[in-house]
Amino acid sequence: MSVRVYIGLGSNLAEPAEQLRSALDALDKAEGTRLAAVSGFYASDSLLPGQPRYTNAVAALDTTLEPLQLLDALQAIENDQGRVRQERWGPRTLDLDVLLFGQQLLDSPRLTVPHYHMHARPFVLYPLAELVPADFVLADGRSLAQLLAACPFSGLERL
Ligand code: PH2
Ligand code: MG
Ligand code: MG
Repeated sequence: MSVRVYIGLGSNLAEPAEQLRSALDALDKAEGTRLAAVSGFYASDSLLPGQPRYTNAVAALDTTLEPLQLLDALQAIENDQGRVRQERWGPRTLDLDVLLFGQQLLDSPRLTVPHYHMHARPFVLYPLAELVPADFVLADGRSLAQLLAACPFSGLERL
């Protein structure tokens, strides 16, 4: 049985849109995952000043993997695309975050779902809204409509 999951993609190094496109290809090809839908691409300033602008998108996947197996697959794709893990929140060629994993709530040292910062990030919420029904509710009970109402679109540029 497969589960619908949502992945946040981000890049602010080395042709970000290209990084996202090759990551989407890799996500579709990864064992036990199938790409179901992709949002548009959005540009925005980094949350940390002094870094290049980000390109972000959200992808819907159907997967038969367990959450930590999926995380392993995402980290393998990040590594394949040259991700270097230096300082926390440093610039990166590719960031793949598990946003939502079906209706599961997870809180383990490696993985927290829903993603702990997604509720306030326009570059996650607006692309996600392209992929789900208007009455979508997160596994923690928060409605996407409420989160969007509290999170201005300002600063986002749809590419
Ligand atoms: N990710 C970060 C830090 N800052 N800013 C934008 N615009 N987009 C991101 O994906 C992003 C960020 C750490 O994951
Ligand atoms: Mg991230
Ligand atoms: Mg990450």
